[in-house]
Amino acid sequence: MKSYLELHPEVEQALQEGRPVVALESTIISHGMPYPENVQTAREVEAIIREQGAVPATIGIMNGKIKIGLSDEELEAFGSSKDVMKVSRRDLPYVVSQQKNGATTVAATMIGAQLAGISVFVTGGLGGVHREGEVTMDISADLTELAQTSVAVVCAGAKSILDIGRTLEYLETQGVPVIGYRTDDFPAFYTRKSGYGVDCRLDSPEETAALLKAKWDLGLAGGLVIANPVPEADALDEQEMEANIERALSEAKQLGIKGKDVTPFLLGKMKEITQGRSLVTNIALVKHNALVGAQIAKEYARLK
Ligand code: PSU
Ligand code: MN
Repeated sequence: MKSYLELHPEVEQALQEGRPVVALESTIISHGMPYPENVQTAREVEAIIREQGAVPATIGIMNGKIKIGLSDEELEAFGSSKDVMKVSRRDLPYVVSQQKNGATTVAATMIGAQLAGISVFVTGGLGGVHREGEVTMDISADLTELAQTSVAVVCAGAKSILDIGRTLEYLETQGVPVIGYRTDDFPAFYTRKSGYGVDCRLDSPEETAALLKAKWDLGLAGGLVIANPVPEADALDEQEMEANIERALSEAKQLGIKGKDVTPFLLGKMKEITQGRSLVTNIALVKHNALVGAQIAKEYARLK
């Protein structure tokens, strides 16, 4: 198994010494944001994690190797290349055996993190049950991954391009704790509130780390969602975003966008419709997640 992984020396050493490491995904770089803001953001997010005394490990696949920790040049390559495949659980065997390049989704990044022994992972937004998912059966593999892979995912909730209610129901069925970090309301990515509650609210890195430890000590395999709302100053207007989302969804429908292309299409469309404001918010929330995630990783490393 180890021959499929390539750990960055800094990450490997930190893991050996039991120091905090925070995993980061690469689909957000390749398919979630445009170039060059994507690479710039990826670098800034890594810097925020370092400032907190943790080691960042961006995960992606290069020439079939699952890289745990990317160099500056590798980040640039992921961000600027047009032909990096979006890789979720089902795509991993193909990309690895064909020695291709692939950007990992939340699901695939969780797999890489668990293989490397990293417990905390920071991203922007989760995949989920899509609107009309009860008909299309479009349910992100991120959710089934959370059910089985023991990694905590710090995110700003899920976008209301998704059916947030059904996404939360699915997570409940799969036994995935949804923690509101300093919030009682599950955040909706661009906005601080979705109108749906969380399973529990925690207000500190210490309490959150204790919950992770309790879950895994009890032998309850699987992940957790740590939902951290976008900072007030960077949040977008709820009603305006709902209208924008309706528009993006109807365009996707008209164009017959399906499968793995749906989420990247909607993200791009939102940026277009908001004239770039959604991207500003996206960047702000990822950075805030990095700060919170690094603090939780530090506490968890101390407890372990
Ligand atoms: N949501 C975002 N930004 C993203 C994604 C989701 O706000 O970049 C990406 C993540 O990599 C997530 C993936 O794991 O989209 C989900 O894709 P799908 O819905 O096809 O499972
Ligand atoms: Mn899907």
